[in-house]
Amino acid sequence: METLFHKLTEVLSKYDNMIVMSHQNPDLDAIGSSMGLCKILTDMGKDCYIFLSNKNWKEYNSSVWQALTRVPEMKYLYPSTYSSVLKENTVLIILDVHQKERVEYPSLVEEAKSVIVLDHHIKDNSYIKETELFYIDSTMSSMVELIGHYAKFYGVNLGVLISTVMLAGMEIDTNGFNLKTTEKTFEMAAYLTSMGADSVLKQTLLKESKDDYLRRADFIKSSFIFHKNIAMCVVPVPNCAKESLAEVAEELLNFEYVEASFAIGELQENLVGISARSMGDFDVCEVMKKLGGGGHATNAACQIPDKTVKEVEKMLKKVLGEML
Ligand SMILES: [Mn+2]
Repeated sequence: METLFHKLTEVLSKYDNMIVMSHQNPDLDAIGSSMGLCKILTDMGKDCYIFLSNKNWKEYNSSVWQALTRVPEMKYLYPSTYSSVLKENTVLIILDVHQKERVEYPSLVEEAKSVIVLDHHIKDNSYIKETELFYIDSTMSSMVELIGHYAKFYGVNLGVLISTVMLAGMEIDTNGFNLKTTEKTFEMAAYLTSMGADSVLKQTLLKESKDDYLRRADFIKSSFIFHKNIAMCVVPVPNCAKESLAEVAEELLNFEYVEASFAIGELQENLVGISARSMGDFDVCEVMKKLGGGGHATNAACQIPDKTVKEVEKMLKKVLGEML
């Protein structure tokens, strides 16, 4: 990590002006890491902005809206205001995503002369190619974990509010510190707590609406067990977000006897996605590879075009049947 931090600082030292942007429908990991990075860069004497596609914060989910409202001192840019800031010597730093079509505002990637990408997701073929620095570590729990270590490396005081948003972001990405956690994850959680991260405020940020909870509970209710310890759920609604499938798969792992879980849903017309999770003994990546996807042994996914969810369910069962 230290090598990366030296390299990052070296690249950043060439610029005075920077814009931080994450993915569409940002979550607390995206927003928390953006705020953390902006705080570090501002302390380094840089002019740093967070790019948001919606000027109306209410349009973001309630966690993000609350985080933005509680940390208003950051400098924010919007599609209508960025052109006065974006110059020849501006660097665009993309966090928590590495595909152009998934960032908050894709055309900014083309307009910026210089781009840095930092991410912790599994690398996809459609990654942003023209960058000055591209770093992905998919073993890392969250984007916050990396940015938090960068802050720690330079001894930057993140303050109570940003530390709280960051800790909440880690909690979201690790499903309550249960998934993808390593010693470094807990080290960072402890560090954020030492910076004053407030557990009551964190809990407030993480509250979800009863409707969202019930919607997910409905999906879980329709899930079933295949071959003793594999949980499967076919999400019955169209235009399902990849993140929602991941949430369902992660939640299914909480149930007794479940060793692996699969959530299937229609991502868009003619495209069905599967999100797969495992406790560790069962390699879900092998299963996803057989269906054209990939990932890690405990966390993998695939996308299948031109099939219905029912057909994909059958394909998945067939692959599993051959492997078990
Ligand atoms: Mn993340």
